[in-house]
Amino acid sequence: MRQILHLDLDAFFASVEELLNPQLKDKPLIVAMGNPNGRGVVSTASYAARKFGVHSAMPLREAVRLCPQAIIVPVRHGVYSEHSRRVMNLLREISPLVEQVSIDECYVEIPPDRDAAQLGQEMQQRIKTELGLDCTIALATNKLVSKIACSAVKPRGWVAVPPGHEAAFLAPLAIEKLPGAGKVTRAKLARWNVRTIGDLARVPVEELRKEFGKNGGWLHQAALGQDDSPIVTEWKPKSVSQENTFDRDTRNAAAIEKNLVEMSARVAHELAREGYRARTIVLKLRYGDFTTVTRQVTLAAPTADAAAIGDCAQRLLRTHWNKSRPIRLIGVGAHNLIETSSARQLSFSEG
Ligand code: TTP
Ligand code: MG
Repeated sequence: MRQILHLDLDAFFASVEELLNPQLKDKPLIVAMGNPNGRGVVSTASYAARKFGVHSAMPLREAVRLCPQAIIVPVRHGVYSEHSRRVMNLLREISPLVEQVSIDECYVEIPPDRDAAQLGQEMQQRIKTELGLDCTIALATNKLVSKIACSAVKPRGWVAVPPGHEAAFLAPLAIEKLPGAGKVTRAKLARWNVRTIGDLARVPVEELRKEFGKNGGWLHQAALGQDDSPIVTEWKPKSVSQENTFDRDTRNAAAIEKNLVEMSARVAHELAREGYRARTIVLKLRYGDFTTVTRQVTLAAPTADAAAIGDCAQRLLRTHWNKSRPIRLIGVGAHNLIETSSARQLSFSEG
């Protein structure tokens, strides 16, 4: 029997802002990208702001309409990454098998001979007292159930789903809570009147297989709370990328290239920090009418150099941008990554 904890920090970006500026505490707070009059988007909102219906990914303009008294602060990724690192390091001190899955979320596998409930509660307490952040933690026998359980008891929640009670725990929850049952899947499931995860568990697996193929089997197992995916402690990025939506669609080549060079520098920085070089550089262009093109170039020698990445991106832009069309969004990505040590060996043998 496995013991898996899922931990997710509560209103993470907003909580860090409150921690650094206690005057914000308990006030409706929105952390946002962009400005309220342009194409600003809510990254997250404090629970005090969520009461008004504000949520992540909502246009900032709409959030301000729902909660005009909210305090709005800009996203500061560097600060959140640092706090995220502190949390993950603290967890690794308590138990080493940590799989981080996003900036504020991770799984921890606890060996069978240790008291997972006690360790989970210790984690929650120490994150609060030593780092000043609230989180929610769930304990279950697998990743899927612990993740769903965690989201069901937010914020500042703790829950342990006893072994053997997975299906019963999931049964009353809305089907939206099941990761992997996206909009398209849910629309198809309407045929069987599926509203809860329990409703899904009752649909005969053969019928699910007929509709969803292999995924049908997965859906059935998931609805019963069965999942044997392992904890992956060593994570390798498949790609590193940056993108930017302009406040206004633009044909200003100088401004676009400047932006591209800045983003290339950030991509290079991230590659260097993670210890990778990229073989392929990808340019993404989205025009004002939302048509999107991606163009790529594969390099003779892998690189993590800002100037080299910037040059590639600029060359791709000059070759592929139809200048009569204004650009809404531009992005640069580094793909086909190899670890720096092997990159060195490669250029060594090539040289
Ligand atoms: P979440 O864990 O999804 O959200 P949260 O921590 O703000 O709130 P809670 O977990 O209590 O529901 O995401 C973590 C952070 O990621 C969030 O604080 C801000 C960022 N984020 C975005 O920038 N855009 C998004 O659409 C989402 C969902 C999150
Ligand atoms: Mg969170």
